[in-house]
Amino acid sequence: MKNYKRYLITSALPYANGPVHIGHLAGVYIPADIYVRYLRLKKRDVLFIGGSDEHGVPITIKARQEGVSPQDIVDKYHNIIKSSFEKFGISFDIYSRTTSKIHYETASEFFKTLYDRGEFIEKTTDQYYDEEAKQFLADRYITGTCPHCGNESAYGDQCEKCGTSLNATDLINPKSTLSGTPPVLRSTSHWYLPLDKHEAYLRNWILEENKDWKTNVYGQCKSWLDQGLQPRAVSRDLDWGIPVPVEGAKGKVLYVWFDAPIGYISATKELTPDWAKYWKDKETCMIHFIGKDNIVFHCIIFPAMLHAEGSYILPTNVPANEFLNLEGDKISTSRNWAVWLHEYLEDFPGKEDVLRYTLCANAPETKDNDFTWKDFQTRNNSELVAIFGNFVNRALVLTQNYFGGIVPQAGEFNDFDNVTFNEIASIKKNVEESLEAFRFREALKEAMNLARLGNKYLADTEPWKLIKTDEGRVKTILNISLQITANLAILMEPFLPKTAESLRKMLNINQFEWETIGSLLLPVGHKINQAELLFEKIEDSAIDQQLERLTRIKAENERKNTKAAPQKEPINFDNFSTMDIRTGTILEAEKVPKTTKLMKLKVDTGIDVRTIVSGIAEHFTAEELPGKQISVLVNLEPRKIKGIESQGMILLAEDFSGKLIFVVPENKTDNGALVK
Ligand code: B3M
Ligand code: ZN
Repeated sequence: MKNYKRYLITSALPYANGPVHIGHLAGVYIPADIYVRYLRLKKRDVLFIGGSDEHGVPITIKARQEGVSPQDIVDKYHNIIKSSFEKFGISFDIYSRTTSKIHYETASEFFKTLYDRGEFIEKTTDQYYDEEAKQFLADRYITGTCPHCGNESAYGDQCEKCGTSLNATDLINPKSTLSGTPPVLRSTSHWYLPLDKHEAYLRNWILEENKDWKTNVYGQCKSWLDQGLQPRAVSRDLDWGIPVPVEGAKGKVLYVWFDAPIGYISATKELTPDWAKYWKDKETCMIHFIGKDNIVFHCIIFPAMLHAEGSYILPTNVPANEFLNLEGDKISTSRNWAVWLHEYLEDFPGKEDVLRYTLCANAPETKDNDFTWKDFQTRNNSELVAIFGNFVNRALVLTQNYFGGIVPQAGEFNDFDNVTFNEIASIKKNVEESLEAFRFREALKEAMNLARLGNKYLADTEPWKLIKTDEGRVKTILNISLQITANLAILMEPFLPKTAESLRKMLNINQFEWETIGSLLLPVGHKINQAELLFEKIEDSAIDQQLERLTRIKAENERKNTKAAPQKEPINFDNFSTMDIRTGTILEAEKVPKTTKLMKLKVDTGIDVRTIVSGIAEHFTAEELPGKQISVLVNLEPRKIKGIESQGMILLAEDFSGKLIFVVPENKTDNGALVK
C-alpha cells in the first residue's frame, strides 16, 4: 500500500426518503467501515464521512406521498438512518446532513466560485412541464423509456438499469409522475457545467492514471467518455433545495447531484477546522465508497466540478459495488422488497455482526449477488458458531478449567506449533492484500482462516486427552490457542467490531493494533475473564418467519398489480337459470390421499347429503371445514376424480393474490335455499 499522509473516506449519502436496507449496507457502508477500521488499526490518520442527502426530487415525492413537508420527511428519516448505522457499528467520524447551515454555505460558495469564474454556461431550452401540477418535471418527476437499454422506468436524470445519466428530453414516451399525463415543453433557463470542456482532462485522469480501479467502475467510465461528454444542467426549477446563489435565479435550486457530493466537504468542515488539508493536500488519499448507480456522478461529474474549482484533490479510488438482490428479486423500496435494518434489529437483537458477516461474505463486489435467509442461517450456524465461536470457547474454557483462567507458561514449541504460529503472520498479510485491493469477501474469508487454524490446532493436539499425562504440553497448547484467540480479536475487528470487543473483554485486553498481529499478545500469568458464547445458533423457526414475511409481501404486491379479469361473453337469463345453486353445509372433510390439492367433502345440500371433491386442500385444513355453510352448484354433471364420484361444485372466489374464499350466505340459513 502506498503510504499516504492521511485518508479521507466517504460513503454515499443516502437519500433521507426512507429507511436503509441490507442493499445499502452490503454495497457501501460495510466495505467502507471495514476499510476505515483497518486504517485506524494501522494508526493512520483517517476521517470517515457520512451523512444524509436531503434534497432532490426523491424527498419531495416522498413528502407528497406521506402528505407532509419535505422537512418533516428528512427529519424523520435522517434520524432513523443515523440510528441504524450506529447500531450496526458503522463508525463515521461524522454523520451530517445536507440541510445543515454549513452545507448551504459551502455549496452556495462552490457554485458562486464557478459562476464568477465563468465555468458555467447559461442556456435556455425547452423542458418538460406538467400543466396539471403546474410544475417543471425535473429528474424523478418524469419517467420514460431509456434510449440506451429500453428500461421503461428510467428517470429524467438517470437510468438506474444501465447507469446512464440522462436528460429528461432523451426519454422515449415521457410521463409525469405527478399527474401521469404526458408533459408539454416549456422554455426555461439553467446553468450548465460544460463537461465536454473537461473531457480530455478526465480521460487522461481516469483512463491513464487510474487503470487500477475496479473493472466495473473503469468500464463504466470508459464507455461514458467514449460516448463524448455533454454540458450538464446543474440547476432545477424546484422549490426544495439550495437556492441558486445568483441574481435573477428565483425559483431555481441547485441540482441535487451538484450539492450532494459537496456534502462530503461540508461534513468535513463541520467535523474539523483542519478540513482543508484533507481536501486540498495531494498527500491525502480520498476514497469514495458508492453503489454502481452513483459511478458517473463520482467519477465524472464531481471530479469535473472539483477540477473546475481548481483547489481540490480528486479521489484516489472509487470502489463501487454492484447490487444486492433479496431471495432472487431486485431490492425495491416501493415494493417493500427489502430487509430493513431497523426491522432486522428488532427481529435479531444483538446479532448485528451476523448480518455484517453475511453481507460481507456475500458482497456484490464484482457482480450482482443474492441475499437469502437460508444462506444467512448457514453462515451463522456453520461458520460463526461452528468455527469461530467454537474455537474461542474451547480455548477459553479449557484454560479456565485447567489453569484457573491464567495464561500458562509455554514450553518449547515443536514443529507443528511453529508452523501453526507462523501461519498467523501470513494470514495477516493475505488479509491486508485483499483489503487494500477492496476485495472484502476474500479478506473476510482469509481472516476466518485464523479461526479455522485454531480449531484445527486444538483438534490435532487434543489437550483434553493429554491433561492427565502431560500437563506441560497442555500448557503450551493452550498458550498458543490463547495467542491465536487474541490475534483473532484484532484481525476480526474491522469485520465484526462488536464480537471483537466481546472477545477483548473476555481476554481482558485493551490495547489493539494491527501491526502486532502475528506476535505473542498475551503474557504468561495474564488473567482472562469468564468465557461467554460469541454466537448462538439461529433456529429454523426464525428463518421461516422471515420467509413468511417475504411471501406475504409478494402476495400483497401481486394483489396490487393484478386487475380484475375482463368480463366474459354475455349470456341470457335462461342460460343463467339452468344453473341450480344452493346453500349447503359441509359435514365432513378429508384430504384425498396422494394428492396435494384435493379435499373430499360430505355436504348437506338440503336435497340430500352427497360427496363433492374440491381443489381446496392447499387453502384449508380438513379440521376447519365441518360446519361451514357454503354455496354449491348441485346440478353439475357428476365426475369421477381420483376414483371418487364428485356430485357438484363448491363456489369460491379467488382473490388477486390467488387465495380462495368461500362464497357464503351473509347469515346462516336453511340448507337447500336457492341462489338466484
Ligand atoms: N443520494 C443517491 C443514492 O442514495 C445519492 C447519493 C449521493 S452521494 C453524494 O443512491
Ligand atoms: Zn438504461
